[in-house]
Parts: sequence; C-alpha cells; structure tokens
Amino acid sequence: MWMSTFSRFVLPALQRSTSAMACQALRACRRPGQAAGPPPSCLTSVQLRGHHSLGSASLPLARHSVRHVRALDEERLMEVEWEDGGHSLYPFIWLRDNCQCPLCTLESAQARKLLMADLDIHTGVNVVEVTDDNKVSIVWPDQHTSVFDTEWLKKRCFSPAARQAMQEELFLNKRSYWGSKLHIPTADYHEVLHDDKAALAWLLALRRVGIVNLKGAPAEQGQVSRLAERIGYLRLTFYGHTWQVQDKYMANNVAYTSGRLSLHTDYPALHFAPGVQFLHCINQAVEGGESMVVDGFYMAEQLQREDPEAFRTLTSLLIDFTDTGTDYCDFMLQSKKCIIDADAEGRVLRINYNNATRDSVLDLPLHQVQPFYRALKAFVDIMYRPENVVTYRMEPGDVVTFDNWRLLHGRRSYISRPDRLRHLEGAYLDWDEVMSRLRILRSSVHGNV
Ligand code: OGA
Ligand code: NM2
Ligand code: ZN
Ligand code: ZN
Repeated sequence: MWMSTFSRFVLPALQRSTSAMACQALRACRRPGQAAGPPPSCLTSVQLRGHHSLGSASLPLARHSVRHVRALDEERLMEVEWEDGGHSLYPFIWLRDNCQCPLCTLESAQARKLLMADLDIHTGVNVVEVTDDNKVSIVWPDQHTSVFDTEWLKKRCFSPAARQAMQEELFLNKRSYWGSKLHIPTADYHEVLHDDKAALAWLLALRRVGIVNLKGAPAEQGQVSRLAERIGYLRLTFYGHTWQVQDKYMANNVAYTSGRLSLHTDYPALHFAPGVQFLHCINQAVEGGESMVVDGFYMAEQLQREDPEAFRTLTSLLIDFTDTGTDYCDFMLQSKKCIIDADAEGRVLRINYNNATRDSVLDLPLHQVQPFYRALKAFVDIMYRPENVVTYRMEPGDVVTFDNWRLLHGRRSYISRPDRLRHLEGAYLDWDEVMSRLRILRSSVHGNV
C-alpha cells in the first residue's frame, strides 16, 4: 500500500545507490568537458516545486584504478591520474594526517590516533607510487609509510563536484518543496517497524519531503516510543519523554486546550529545538481538530523572492521566546532566535516560530519594532495562502512524523467531550539520530556506502 504513495518521492532515490550517485559526480572530477552521466530526471508530480531533481541512473559501482601518481613538491600535492583519464589532487598534509596504518588509526573505532603534536604541517614526501595491488603508497621523510585504497581516495577527491557529491551522500540536503496539493506520503506503521526497506523509504521521504504519515498503529499509548526506538532514542524535554496532547485543566501550554493552534514550529523556547516530531492520534475529536501543515523552507523562499526586506529582517533580528511552568519538572526557559535561520550563503536551515511562546520581552531598538511586525506579518500571510497549506484530518492509528525544523503545523479548534477526549501522543527526536539510522539502513539495504 505504501509503495504507491511512496513511489513518487522515494523510489527514484532507492533505485540507485547514493554511492553510485556520488561516483557519477566523482567520475566527472576534473574533466569539465565530459558529461557526468545521464541527465537527472525531474519529479513530475505537479505539487512539487523548487529545484529538486533526482538522479535516476543506476550505474554499477566501477572500481577506480589508478594509472599513475606523482608528487608535485612545489605545491605539496599528490596528483592521481585515474584509468578513465580523470585527475585528483591531494595535499601532502591531508594525506599524512589521514594515514590509515595502525599507528595512526584505531581501526576498531575508525578514529584518528595521530596527534596534532606529531603532525608536521609542512611535510614533504620521499616516494609516491602505485603498488602491485593498485593502492597508493607514500613513504614520508621519517620513513613512515602510508598505503591508501584507491576507492577511499576517489571518494575524498577535493574537486568541487566530488565534494558536493560526498556532502549530498552524507547529509541528503536536497529537498522537494510542496504546496497545498501535496499528497502526504504514507507508509504502514508495522512495516516500518519490521522491514528495513520500508524504514529506509520512510526516513528518505521524511528527509526529502519533510512529512510522512504512518498508518495502522494501535490506538493506544506507547507507539511513538516504539518508533523512536526503531531509530535510536527520543529527545527528552520539559514536557516529558512523550507527551499527551489533550484538553487539560489549567493547561501549561496552549496545545493542551481545545483551542486553535496557528501554524508553528514546536519549542522555539529551546535554543536547540527538536528536529523531528512524531504525533500519534489515539482519539480524534467528534468535531474539529483538523491538522494543517506548510513547507516552511518553501515559505521562506517565497518571502525572499517577494519581500527581500522582510526576509532580511526575519533572518537577522533575534527574537525572544519564553516558556515557564511545571511538567516533567519545573522550567523557566528563555531563548533568542531568528525566526528564519539561514546560513552565511542565505540557505534556510531552520524555522523558529511559535506565536504562543514568543516573548513579550522584545529586545529590539524602538525603530526596529514596527519593521519586525511588518516582516512577520508578511511571512505569516504567505503561509496562510490557500495554495500553500495542506489540511488533513488525523485518524486513530495515524502517526504523523515530520521535520520540525522545516514544517510549520497547526490544528483547528475542536469540541471537547469528556466521554470522547481527543488524544494525541507526541515525541521528539533529533536529526542527528534520525540521519544516523538512515545511513545505517541505506548501507544495509544497498550493501554499500
Ligand atoms: C502541539 C500540536 C497538534 C494537534 O501539540 O504542539 O501542534 O493536532 N498539536 O493537536
Ligand atoms: N508541547 C506539545 O513550542 C511549544 O510550546 C510547542 C509543545 C506542549 C510538547 C508545544
Ligand atoms: Zn601511519
Ligand atoms: Zn505543535
């Protein structure tokens, strides 16, 4: 069942190993005149926008043989000429630092033993040569010898294309942007728990699309914990290991009422907000309680295009968030965040916005107050455009898993009935743990990387 829904997003990624994809770009290393392989196929579904083409080639993993190596002593670089005619350059200092011998590397931990204190950053080389079994051997001036596997070297080529391919393989930073027409990818809850291929497809879609609905979970507490254990461990916060979203007396959070929740990310009051959120529907309201989501990265891109001034404001001003109360224990949190977190190149990394916990303390000079509100209003107005919002209704047994650094989510108010309490159980995870499991699953499913 999940295959059909997933095929649009995930199968292209599963059909070719990410290693093969990296190799494709690696093969192009320092051969600018040559094509890097078949052209990427674009996702065809109408609701996807942005630049997010997926490579569809499934190339066999070619062994990379070395034709020739030489030392460029002036530049302190080793040049490798590959069998296919491509070239790669490696700095002497990097080669010495990454010697794989048992004196320099603790093999059982795949970690460096060599200390900076013992590294001569101006080192030359005595001999570089290709061995009979096609490895690269280097003898250093103190007679220490390093032997490098060619496949290992190839993956670490310093050309921009190879570096980019390696970074994409490690971090999967390509996203598919979407608007209101998104069909939220779904998978079977039990399949994801028991089948590695299904789990991999789930996490790949969670990374790329930002949201996956897992269906068929038992409508009882404990399921978000099981799912977190499938990955590693969940993220404890002041709201507990897992938390119950219900209409509560003297609620310590607006989420624990029957009121409407405007589009938000969870927990901007923490400087390191949870990266991933699971919400399991145990009981739905009789009336109301529908969910909404928007693609925050896509919203930020739209804001940047339409109102660059507002984008600059939200990516530069630090806004205070606060959260005080008692739950797992008592808490009194304060944080300062840009509502749109972008890196130096302007790439959006994270959205931090919950209107309920935005502090009345506003640490801005007077003249920036009105521009801040104007910018925030412009951002929120874009989010609520009908073409951007996906509305759906969770059913008992649904576990919605989503990227809390990227999506904003909300819910409509609902009618609370004591005999039929609306009840969601939630949990947080962090992206480091999710990506770790994703890499492990990828290597066990594909048998490489
Ligand atoms: C929350 C939340 C959504 C819902 O608890 O932070 O967004 O549908 N809940 O109740
Ligand atoms: N809950 C659902 O930022 C927030 O306060 C989000 C967190 C209470 C754990 C709500
Ligand atoms: Zn060594
Ligand atoms: Zn929330």
